[in-house]
Amino acid sequence: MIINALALVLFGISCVFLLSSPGAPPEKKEIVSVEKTPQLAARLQPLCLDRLFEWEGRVYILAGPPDLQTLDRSGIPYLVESHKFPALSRKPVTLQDGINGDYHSYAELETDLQALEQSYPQLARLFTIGLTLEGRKIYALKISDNAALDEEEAEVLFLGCHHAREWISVEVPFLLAKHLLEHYTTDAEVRRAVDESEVWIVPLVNPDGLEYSIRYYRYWRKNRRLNADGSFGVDLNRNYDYGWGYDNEGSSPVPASEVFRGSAPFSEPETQAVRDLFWQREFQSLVSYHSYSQVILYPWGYTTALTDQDALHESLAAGMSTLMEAVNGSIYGFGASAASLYLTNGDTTDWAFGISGIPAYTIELPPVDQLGGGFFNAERDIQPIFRENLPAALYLIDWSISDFVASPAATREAREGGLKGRKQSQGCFLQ
Ligand code: 0X9
Ligand code: CA
Ligand code: CA
Ligand code: ZN
Repeated sequence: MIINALALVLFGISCVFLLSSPGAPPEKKEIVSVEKTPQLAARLQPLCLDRLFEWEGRVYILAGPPDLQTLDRSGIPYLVESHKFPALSRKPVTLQDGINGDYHSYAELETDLQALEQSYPQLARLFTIGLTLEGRKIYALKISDNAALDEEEAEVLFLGCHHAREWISVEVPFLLAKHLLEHYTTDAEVRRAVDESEVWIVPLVNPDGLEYSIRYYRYWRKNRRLNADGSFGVDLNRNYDYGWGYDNEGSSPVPASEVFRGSAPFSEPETQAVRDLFWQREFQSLVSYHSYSQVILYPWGYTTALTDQDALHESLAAGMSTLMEAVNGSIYGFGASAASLYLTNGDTTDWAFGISGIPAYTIELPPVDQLGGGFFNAERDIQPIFRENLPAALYLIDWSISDFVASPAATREAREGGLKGRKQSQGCFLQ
């Protein structure tokens, strides 16, 4: 069957999720294709249509009634191909039903974060750290004893979902927040962590992208920036300003690329939100969750050279990996990003380490490979994946507490002063 072959070729799966947008009266969307010639491409480009993919010399576009009118008016010949995409004709769905199963949509996460704050007013405070291009809020939940107060305690940052399709990366930091709050009174280790640190959790850095991935295209990765050439999306994990655009291998200057670095460092509201939170606080360590490949990575990403903190990074990663394996037997490899994975520039962890010197980890959650499910983790795997990541998170919090206590206030102030200096001086690469 043609559509299976198509989907297999393009995405390695046999089903493309394409669903009508809820809210306003359902607008019937069609998938249409236009022949890919230079002439037609030039006429299509200014129309800002939602291109899905290209296949066998045709460009496939997701088009609502106004888009079809635009095409008609422009005299661009197209074929309606919707019958090849059965998922498109499915009944419109709402955010609260089973469309993404046990995974969180933006609205579901918002509800759950607000509920946590309400249930644990002493221990949790919810902050809005930024607004996306489509007007959604980027939330940070602060967890600590006396959460309303800024106390002299170690701070740790956990980030999720820079990449829209990596759904599991929302669940792990969210469940970490929930676990810390629900076990505060009963678990001595959790209590100590919450009492002696300030844990900041941003489970969903890229809400616009996640919603797009849930409703329209499961494999969406970037945010939903409308780029100058009519394509959509900036790779948020290439938009930080340490080594931004260092070369064209670790990120791309081409807007349609999946690793487009954006028009400038920190051009995106999502990375600005993380940056501003980072500047306002004084983090001791950071984890940014991604998927998939089941590894723990640390800087550098932009070069295969090792940092001057490699021994520390490696020993903390080894500690985390050992604790993780003990839970379900899953082995998380670890290593410096570029040396063990591939080059990236402008990512969160290079930036965080580069400007402040703190240990900063990318944890690529399971599965190990595409055969194990790639970006699709079964719902029943959410809990086990969280369970095996919990001791690693607690270990890093614990290390941060010790490091905070051990480092003299003067050292910390110097570092904080350094951060503030960087905030003013902006450019900070390779100083
Ligand atoms: O490419 C990325 O952004 C991350 N992998 S993913 O499959 N989740 O997209 C890896 C980032 C690793 N960090 C560095 N290499 N610095
Ligand atoms: Ca506190
Ligand atoms: Ca503090
Ligand atoms: Zn990712």
